[in-house]
Amino acid sequence: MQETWRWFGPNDPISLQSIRQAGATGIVTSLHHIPTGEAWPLADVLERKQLIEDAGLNWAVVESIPLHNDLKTRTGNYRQLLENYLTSIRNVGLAGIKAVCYNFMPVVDWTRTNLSYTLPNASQALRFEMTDFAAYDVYLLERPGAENDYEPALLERARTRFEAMSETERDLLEKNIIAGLPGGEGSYDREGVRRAIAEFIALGTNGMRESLLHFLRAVVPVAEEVGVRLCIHPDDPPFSLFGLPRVVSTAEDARIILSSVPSPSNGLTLCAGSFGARADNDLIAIAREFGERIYFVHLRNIRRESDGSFYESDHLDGDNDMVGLISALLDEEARRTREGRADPIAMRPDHGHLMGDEIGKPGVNPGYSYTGRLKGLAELRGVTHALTALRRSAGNPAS
Ligand code: DNO
Repeated sequence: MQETWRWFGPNDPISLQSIRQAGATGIVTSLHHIPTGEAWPLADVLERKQLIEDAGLNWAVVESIPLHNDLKTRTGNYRQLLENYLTSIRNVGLAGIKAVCYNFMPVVDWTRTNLSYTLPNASQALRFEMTDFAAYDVYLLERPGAENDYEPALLERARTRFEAMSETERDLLEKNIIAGLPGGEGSYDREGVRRAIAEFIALGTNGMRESLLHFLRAVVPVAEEVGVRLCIHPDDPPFSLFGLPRVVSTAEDARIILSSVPSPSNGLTLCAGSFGARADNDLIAIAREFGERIYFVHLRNIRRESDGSFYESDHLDGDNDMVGLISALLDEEARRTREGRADPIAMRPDHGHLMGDEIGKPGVNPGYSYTGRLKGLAELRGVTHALTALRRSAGNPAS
């Protein structure tokens, strides 16, 4: 696997040099200065690529070229938005970058309710708490019909929680949920999010899936032409929020997406923390079934709770079998090697705890601290090395 690291561009407080010191060789980044929906000019892609290469790294994956909402709902000037997307893919391909991650989540990208959940050792993790989410949805956003989407006991807990919250806590909860997390493309105010939710609810699950397949049928042929592999990122979390349709949450969703447009350019990002937030998603089975089309993995662990809540645990210490998953990914790479292919899977340590002297430091992107990810990367690297050595000593270097 190629070790990569997400970098938010020249404004990221973490320098390319620090990333290199962490041992990663690949960069995962986006042109964050280009508004969602606009075409990426070739000159901008090349300039960013040069900057990365000057630091002794390579631009391994674009994460993401975000899709404008109108492209997901096929409304407004979506035809122009699609043309712009095709231009971006062509330019990324012309620049020699091989993988593009994107998502098809409705309204908001990844969602958490608490960005500083304090662990027993006083480091801080990201958390999604169902009670808080329901409190926001039902009592602050006042989404019509929201109360029908939650069990009565949960609703009761949410009401009690909401009543106990101060104005500042309510504001912070709202900001965490709708103002956009790092790398996420949606940022709304309360009225804006209400409108966007209504639009996507009207589209429904079938409409969403149709839109995604329509998008893929248009984009995949162009990606093939220029040697780019698209890797769809699963829904995070992988279940409905705000009553919205979700189409990238389960193995069955992935099966539909990959089989409907059967091309090597139509691939998957295996985000362990996203798929893994559902107990009925078997990560290892997903890695084995779709291995051939997995080009990018986000390695992250979580601890699940029975009501859908979870927090991000240490990379090797959660409900996901990280060692088993890495082993399945190494099997896939061995298969590629036997076929004469030289395309390792790009992995990045996804998120990390806020710890040490980064706690309280301004400008650290939630989930994207240096030390927390460094720790995660080192642990994952250790697992990979140990598994590889064991395979070698068993006399089977390529399996
Ligand atoms: C969160 C990220 C997501 C991801 C996008 C891909 O940490 O994994 O924001 O980049 O959903 O389009």
